[in-house]
Amino acid sequence: MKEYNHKEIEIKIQSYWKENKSFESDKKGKEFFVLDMFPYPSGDGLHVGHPRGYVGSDVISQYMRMKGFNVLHPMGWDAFGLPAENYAIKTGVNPKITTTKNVARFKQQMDLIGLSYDWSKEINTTDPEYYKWTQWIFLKLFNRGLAYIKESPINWCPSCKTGLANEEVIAGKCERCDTEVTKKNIAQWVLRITEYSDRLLDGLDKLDWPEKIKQMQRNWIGKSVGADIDFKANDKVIKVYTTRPDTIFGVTFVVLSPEHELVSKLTTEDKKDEVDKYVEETKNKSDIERQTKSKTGVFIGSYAINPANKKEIPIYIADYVLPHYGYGAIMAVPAHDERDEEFAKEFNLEIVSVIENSIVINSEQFNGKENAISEFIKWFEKEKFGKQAINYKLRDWIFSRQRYWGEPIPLVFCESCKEKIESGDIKGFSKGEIDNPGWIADEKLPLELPELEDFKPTDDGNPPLAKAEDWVNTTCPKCGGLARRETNTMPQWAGSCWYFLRYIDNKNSKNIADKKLIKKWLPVDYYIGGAEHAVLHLLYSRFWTMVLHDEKVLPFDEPFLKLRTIGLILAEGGEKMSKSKGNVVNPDDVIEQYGADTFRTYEMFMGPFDQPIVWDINGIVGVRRFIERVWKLQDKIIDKDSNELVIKLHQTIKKVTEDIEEQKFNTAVAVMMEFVNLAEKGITKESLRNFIRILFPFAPHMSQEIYGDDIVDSGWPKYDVRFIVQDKASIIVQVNGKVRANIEVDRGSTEAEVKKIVEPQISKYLEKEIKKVIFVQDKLINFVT
Ligand code: ANZ
Ligand code: ZN
Repeated sequence: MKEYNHKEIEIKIQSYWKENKSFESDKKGKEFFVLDMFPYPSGDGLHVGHPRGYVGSDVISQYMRMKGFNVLHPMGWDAFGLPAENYAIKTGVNPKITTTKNVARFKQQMDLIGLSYDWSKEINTTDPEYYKWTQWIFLKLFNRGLAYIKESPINWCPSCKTGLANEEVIAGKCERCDTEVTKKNIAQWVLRITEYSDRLLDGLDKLDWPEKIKQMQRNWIGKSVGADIDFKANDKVIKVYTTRPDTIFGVTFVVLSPEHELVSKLTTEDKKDEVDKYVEETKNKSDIERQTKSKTGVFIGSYAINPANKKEIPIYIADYVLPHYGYGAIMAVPAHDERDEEFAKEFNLEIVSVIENSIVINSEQFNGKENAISEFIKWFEKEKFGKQAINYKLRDWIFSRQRYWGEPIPLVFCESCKEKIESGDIKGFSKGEIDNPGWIADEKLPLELPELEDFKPTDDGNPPLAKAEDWVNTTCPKCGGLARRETNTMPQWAGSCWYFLRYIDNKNSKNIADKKLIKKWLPVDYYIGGAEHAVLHLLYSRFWTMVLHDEKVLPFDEPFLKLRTIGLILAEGGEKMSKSKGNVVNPDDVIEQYGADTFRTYEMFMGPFDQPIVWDINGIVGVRRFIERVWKLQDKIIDKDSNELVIKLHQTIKKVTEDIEEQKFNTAVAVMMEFVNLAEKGITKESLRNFIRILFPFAPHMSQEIYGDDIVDSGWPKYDVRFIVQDKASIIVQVNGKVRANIEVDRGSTEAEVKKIVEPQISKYLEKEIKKVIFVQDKLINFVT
């Protein structure tokens, strides 16, 4: 046999795949949609960390193809966004040109890895034929009343010079550039994602997703059940939301957020200056700052009545009370809420304990009760000063961005339509148009992004598109009068909210996708991507899917049935790989030297798929040696397999099958390595061919070269249960730490199973009462008497 020459083999096999369209999804069999999170095609290209997920999903895809499924495994480009735009600002090169160049580079890198994408389904979010449908969905949302314009203080990144959604602010900093986020008052388009809070919450239960990701979404939505309570203050009523109605007798003051509408009405003359000053100071503070810095505030001079005990309690304003949660006002219970306690100590306010060891105290008729929340609420309702209430942490999604390189929002502003609607003449206007008087949907799509010379964002929040006067000035699609286009663009998340849908019918110019194809391919069966998207992309796309379901575009309301997440690949030393740190390993170099099969197999072998792991060049060398040894098995052909080899082969097939099903790619590779150790002593041609078939998803080029071009269609090898003997484990049996026996049990036996076998055998050591059992599966059991 010739020496293993990866370059020759890989070029040959890759061109075979290309010529034969081997991975297009027009095969027979049940449909199976394997989706990767599509990348932003940055100028840096792929580093070795990116393909870990792509190789994992490729293993799944090839495995499913071999099992006879008709697999759709597409790839595309999430190509709107800041880096291309910032590059354009620096160099003057239009983002369109940069994007085209970067996409070509990414594609070339992916092909080198031997990823089995169906390139006939490629999409690009910046293609007008694509974003036409992003705009179309936006108008669906708008016309349904799920988009509204609102002037309010928003998260503002002074470095990116754009507003941000709450989901994009991580610990008070911009998700992109780590700059401290501030507040700015501007008019923004906001999507009513909160209308879907309960569905977004309930839908999680039926998804096969990592529990951690589901929990992050639950926490982000943050549903809580508590009570609304009215506190009278002069002739006004302060409404508060509390999750602890059972602490009402412990309320010793009330706090309003500085933005609260009653602040000016309840501030007494002598406190006015101090209050105004504090309100002014709060304006530029971020939510994080407000909640983490030490407590500040001002007494506003008025008092409220605690409705439970009719006591007069002072009213404060303080920035730790946020304007957009609950009612922007709280009943303060310093004995049982840390924030209130800190505040009370700072301002010398009364602290009254009303719960002790979970028993209600100092609370009149409720004294002595436990878990009494619902009884309290019943009493509030009877006395008419409160009622049960549900609250969510989820806020509506701020959707407009003051940047150039995004989808234009297809709305115009028309004065005469505004007057018409405001005079009550609303015939022919959609709900969105009525809710947002003057804003008219422009259904002529795509609304293309105009070419611009100057992309620079401005400090005042005026978007770059405002400079495209010819584009901005237009006619109203409703009345033909003069109108101006919206100049904000959509956020980068828009295009990725629905991309899975376009893959299945990417050239359809009449519909977003054909109904029959939707039924055939969707929802996505298997989704692989980064956990960092837990409350961004993964929440937004569920929301849009639900809206498209309500629009009867989609017959389902969850886009991704099964989700698995990927652990990061870190640079040597454990740091994140990044161009700026200069620690990036380029996959092209690795492939040039060791081959794509080695690269792929190493990425799967290096550690548990969902755990972060450090890139290790010695590991690559080891895997390359394994691949070469497999190649050389072709020189070890014998006429009859040993019994040992037959058993090992069936065990290996079983283990690799199960491991692929559970994304345990690393142990799948490990067991194949063990198999090769044995096979080097001699293997029949038939057994080698069976082994090569299970190696194919990992090392497809060499496998196809050894087996033949029909390997994908050869079926997934079956194992024979007669050859699968239960593995045994030998267990050390101790009593009070002294070894008393050594027994063989079935691997994976539980504590109870082992006890049952062991106890009769060592009964003479177990005369005293057993106080404790220490059990280490497959290793040890220790009885403490
Ligand atoms: C009295 C109380 C007593 C509270 C106690 C908590 C503990 P979660 O659970 O996170 O949903 N709260 C209400 N509105 C607020 C606002 N706009 N800004 C800051 N805090 C606000 O939070 C609900 C609790 O957060 C509410 O229950 C309220 O404090 C506070 F032992 O009321 B609680
Ligand atoms: Zn008009």
